[in-house]
Amino acid sequence: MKKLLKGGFVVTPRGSRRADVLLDGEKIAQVGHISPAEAKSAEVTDVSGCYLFPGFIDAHTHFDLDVCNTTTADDFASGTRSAIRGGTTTIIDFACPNKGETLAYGLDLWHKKADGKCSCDYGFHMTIDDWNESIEGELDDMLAAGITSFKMYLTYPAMMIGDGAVYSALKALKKRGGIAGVHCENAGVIDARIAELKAAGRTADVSAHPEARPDYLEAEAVARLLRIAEAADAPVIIVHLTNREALDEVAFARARGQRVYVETCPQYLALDDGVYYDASWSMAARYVCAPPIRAEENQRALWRGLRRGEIQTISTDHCSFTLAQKDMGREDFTKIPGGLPGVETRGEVVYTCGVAAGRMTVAGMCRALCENPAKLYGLYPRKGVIAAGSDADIVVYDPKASHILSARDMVTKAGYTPFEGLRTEGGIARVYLRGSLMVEDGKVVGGPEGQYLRRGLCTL
Ligand code: DUC
Ligand code: ZN
Repeated sequence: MKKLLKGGFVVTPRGSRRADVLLDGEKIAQVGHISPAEAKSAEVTDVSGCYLFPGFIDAHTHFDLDVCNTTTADDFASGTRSAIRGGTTTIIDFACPNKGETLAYGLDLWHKKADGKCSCDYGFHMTIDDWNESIEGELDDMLAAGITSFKMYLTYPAMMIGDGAVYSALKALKKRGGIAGVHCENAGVIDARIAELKAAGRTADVSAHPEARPDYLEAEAVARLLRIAEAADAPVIIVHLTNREALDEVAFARARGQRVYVETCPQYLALDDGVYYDASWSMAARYVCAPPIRAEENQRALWRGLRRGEIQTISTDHCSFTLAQKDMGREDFTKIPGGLPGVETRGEVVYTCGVAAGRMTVAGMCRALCENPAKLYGLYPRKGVIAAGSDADIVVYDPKASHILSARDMVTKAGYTPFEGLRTEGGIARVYLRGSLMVEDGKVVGGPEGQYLRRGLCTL
């Protein structure tokens, strides 16, 4: 039976307008005025006064990842349930072979982790943590499998590759129409600062974490990457950008004529580095992630960057660990597993701290969570837009609702949220995935119906 969502405001990248939406099976059949004859044969849901967003896309998750001598709290089952509850109908996770393993092995492993378990649609980026002829030889197979975006690290010994390898990989991707997202922090200087902090007796001190990884060492890596991309004449994505100085480096590269895309995350928009100075070790340790959360003035630069279109996407870098897992670093801050849960709260945090606070419009939110990630990652117009023929992925957002974010009510297995106690402005009332009602009244009501997405090339 067709479904008719009646009385809502459809959000587009240019604004919002009163329009009804008719769903037919997995697709959107019609948007706008629906004739009484069509309406008669449909199941009607009154969404008066609500915004209808295209299903949110989170292009940066780490589910079921073995890292820091442990495994993330959320696997693909709990992670995608958490995602759908937060309005995210598509995630793109990072397949991550170990150094020495083939990309094909990594892709197969990620399919084994994800297939049949996901409550939202999903795709993969492929991590390039080694560079040689045989890996280059696998790139065409990856693109054929719908992996059109790749990840490289300028930090983390287990995953980082050298500048020359980054250069060669960017050239090889450019030739094929692929693109890379890069984690930018200066590994060598951070290691030296960690040694200094430890020598100064700060080993059990969580606040040593942000002090080891200052914003300017992220900006240095962004600048270096962008010069490497200039040499390779290749587009590039800066993932989880946190601060004003790093954004300045992007502006310089764009002024040189380079194509650069930028992602930021809710924790950098809505939290500040005061979290690392809490008197309670456990309260501070739960915020450990890399890059770290920055001084408050950076939030203004990031919101401004979003408004001006200098930052294209807001994803989460969801990489969840329980507080017991964070405890592994009690004696040594470098052993605290790095990463935060966020996939369940992104939509409500961005609406609350962005739209309702006057820092962003609903159209801007639609660009950052829907249209831009769909175009950047080769999913548009199947995803990222409410239009006839697109997948019927829809978030019904009630701007008049409000609730207090609390881990007690959440699906994530992290057992905590970095946004505990935040009173939301508005709330997610319903979520549809390809026409199926997946979330109602804050509860996940659908099963693991998520499908693997073979993605196309970037069109942003
Ligand atoms: N940063 C984190 O904090 N965790 C996962 C990977 C990353 O880049
Ligand atoms: Zn990440």
